Amino acid sequence: MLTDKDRIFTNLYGMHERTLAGARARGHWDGTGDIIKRGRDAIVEEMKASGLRGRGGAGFPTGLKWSFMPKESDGRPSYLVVNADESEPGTCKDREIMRHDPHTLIEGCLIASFAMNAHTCYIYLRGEYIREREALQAAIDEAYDAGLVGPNAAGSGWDFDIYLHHGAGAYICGEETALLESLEGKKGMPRMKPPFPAGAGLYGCPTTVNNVESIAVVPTILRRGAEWFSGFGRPNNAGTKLFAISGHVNNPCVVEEAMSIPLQELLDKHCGGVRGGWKNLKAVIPGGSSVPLLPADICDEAIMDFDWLREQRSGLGTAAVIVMDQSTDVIKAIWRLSKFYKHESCGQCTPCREGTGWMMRVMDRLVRGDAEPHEIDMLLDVTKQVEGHTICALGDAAAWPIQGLIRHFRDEIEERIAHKRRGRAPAVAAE
Ligand code: L3W
Ligand code: SF4
Repeated sequence: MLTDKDRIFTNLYGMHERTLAGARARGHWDGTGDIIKRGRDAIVEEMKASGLRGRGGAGFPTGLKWSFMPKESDGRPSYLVVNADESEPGTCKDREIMRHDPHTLIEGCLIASFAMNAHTCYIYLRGEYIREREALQAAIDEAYDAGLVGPNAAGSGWDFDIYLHHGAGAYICGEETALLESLEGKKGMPRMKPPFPAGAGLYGCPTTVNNVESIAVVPTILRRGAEWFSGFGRPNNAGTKLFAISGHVNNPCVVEEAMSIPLQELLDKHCGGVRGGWKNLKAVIPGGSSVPLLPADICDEAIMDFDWLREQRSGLGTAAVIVMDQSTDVIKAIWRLSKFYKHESCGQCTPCREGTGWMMRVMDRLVRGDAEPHEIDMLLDVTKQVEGHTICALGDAAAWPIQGLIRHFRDEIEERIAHKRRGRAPAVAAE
């Protein structure tokens, strides 16, 4: 169980000053130049040893990703790009970092950029995040004025510039290569991978794209040590983690907890439990809208980490926990997500462009009870034709929630169709 002294984010609730003076009082920017003087290899090795896995959804090992960057320049500059395009439904954890603890992110950007031989970092910010832009820009300006970034940043001997780029509000720009396209001034459409950004990223140069939380935890890991960080969570699921909990709990919140915390403990300890008690739970989406939901009987045992949730054919994703009690129409909830993915598809590959529309239209009939029973399997078949057949993960993300619905709530879908066929009014009307 995590105590306050273990928490990396000491100002998550904005109780303290987010200014440079406030950040310094909480231990940020302490000996940053000395951390950098440990050298590039030492920093990357320490990050690998910490076991940190990317906090943006995929869980790719952060130190390993950094090690893909060229050690020597071949004439091209290297870049760090921070993905602050937080748009996954249910996800609002990076927002809290940028609003209340922006200096830990900026300090992390400097250290990570140095470790990857990058003199320049771009933070790509979600279009709707106006207050976060103001907070971040104010913190960047303070850091420049104090010599913490800019020439000889923090006395490290490393010249470092950081720029904030405000997106225009498209979900797809959170996909790392669409983000790079957008940053280059083009339409935010994903690129084929490989090449991965480490080989050819921003302007064709070596680039690492990391999530806000992944970068913001770096200074504390390097101050307290890899062993400290890897002491939390189960093996291969190390560290502390921000969870954003919404839906039918008594007190929705964002909280930093140890990885691998049981779901029930997470909700009871920080959210005042499920509305109406644990027995009133119907389902949980454990990691943002892209991962399949889990029914209550699996939630009883749920461990909140990458591997446990993957074994249940779901995922930790962004750790945005969406709680649904017995009053929830789960078919309608997933129908709403299918609308979202159809709307956000960039349209450049056929299985996603056409498939998201197909899936949404069948979901539309299911939610009204107007479908034929065989359409349930047909819908499942469409999800399988989209999954794994698209340029980026949005196709998978559109398919998986529907697969989860059919896997766990098929009875409810069949009952709705039967109910309608008995000549009753639709149990529910789609909007
Ligand atoms: C070099 C290799 N680099 C992988 C890098 C790759 C990327 C990272 C993970 O999608 C997921 C998605 C969403 N050489 C490499 C390599 N890399 N192999 O590692 O890559 P990947 O492809 O596993 O995932 P991704 O494309 O980054 C991210 C899911 O997260 N998700 C999304 C949430 C949305 C937000 C948000 O709004 N902020 O995070 C939630 O589940 O569906 O599956 O950097 O380049 N051989
Ligand atoms: Fe665009 Fe969808 Fe293809 Fe991704 S999967 S590139 S969002 S059409």
